[in-house]
Amino acid sequence: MTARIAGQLALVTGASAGIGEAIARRMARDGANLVLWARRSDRLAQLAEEIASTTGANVQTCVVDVRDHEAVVAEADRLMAVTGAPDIVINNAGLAAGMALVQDADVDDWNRMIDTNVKGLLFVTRAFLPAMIARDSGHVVNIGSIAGRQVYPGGSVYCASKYAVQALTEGSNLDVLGTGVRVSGVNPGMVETEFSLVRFGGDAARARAVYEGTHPLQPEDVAEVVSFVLNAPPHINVADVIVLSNSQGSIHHIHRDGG
Ligand code: NDP
Ligand code: 8X3
Repeated sequence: MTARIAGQLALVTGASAGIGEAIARRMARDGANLVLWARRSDRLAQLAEEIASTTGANVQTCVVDVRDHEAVVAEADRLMAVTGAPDIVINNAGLAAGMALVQDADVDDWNRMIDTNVKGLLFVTRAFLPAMIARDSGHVVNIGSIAGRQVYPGGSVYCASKYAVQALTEGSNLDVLGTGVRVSGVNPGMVETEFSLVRFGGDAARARAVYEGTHPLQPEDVAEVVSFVLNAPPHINVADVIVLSNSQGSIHHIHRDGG
C-alpha cells in the first residue's frame, strides 16, 4: 500500500546520526523526498547518496547548525524559494552534555543543551510554520523524550530542555488550531545511538555501560513510530506518543539481564 507521505518533502534536523538518520531512511522508504540538516557534511553526503541509490528518493543536504538563527533562516528561505515549505519538519537535532549535578555543572554544557534542544527547535519551527499555515497543510514532529516527563540526578538541565519541548509541542498545537497544520510529539525512552557518547564527551566505555545488559530501543524503532504518526490521515493528529523499550518501565526503572 502506498504511504500517505509518498511524494511529500520532509526536512530532518540532526539527520547525520541516530534517530534522525533512521527517520530519514524510513521516510524515504515511505516514498518521501528529503532535506537533511546537520553539522557533519561528510556523514550527510554519505547518507544522502545511500538513500537516493536504494530508494530513488530525491535527497538534498545542507550543513546547518540549528543554534545559528541566521543560518536557519537563510537556508529555510533559500529552500522555500525553490521548493515551497516542506510538508514535514522533524525537529530531532539534540543532545545531552554531561551529567553533572546543578551545583557542579559547567555553564557551557547548559548553553549547548538549551541552545540546541530548545532554541534550535524554535528557530526551525518559526522559519517554516508561517508558510505551512499559509498553505494550510504541514506536519511538524518534535522529538522530545521520557526525560521531558521525569527527572533524574544529573539530568536536570537536559530534562528541563525536554520539558520545554513538551510545552512547545503542546503550545504550538494550540497556536495552529484551525489550520491544516499538525504538531506532534514523539518521546522516546532509552535509544541506543551516539547520544551517550556525545553526552560523556567521547568516553566510549562510559557510553557503553548505559546500554549494558538491557535491551534499549534502536533508532529504527523510533522511526517506525514517527512513520505511523506521519501517515495518519490528515484529520488525525497523533499529538503525543511515549515510546519505551519493553525493558524500560520509567526513567528510573530499567530491567537489566541478571538484575
Ligand atoms: P545522536 O547523537 O546519535 O544524534 C544527534 C543528531 O543531532 C546528530 O545528527 C547531530 O549531528 C545532530 N545535532 C546535534 N547538535 C546539532 C546542532 N547544533 N545543529 C544541527 N544538528 C545537531 O543522538 P540521538 O539520535 O539519540 O538524538 C536525537 C534526538 O533524540 C535528540 O533530540 C535527543 O535528545 C532525542 N532522544 C534521544 C534518546 C536516546 O536515548 N538516544 C531518548 C529520547 C530522546 P551533527 O553532530 O552532525 O550536527
Ligand atoms: C534521553 C533519555 O533517559 O537518557 O532523552 O535522558 S535519557
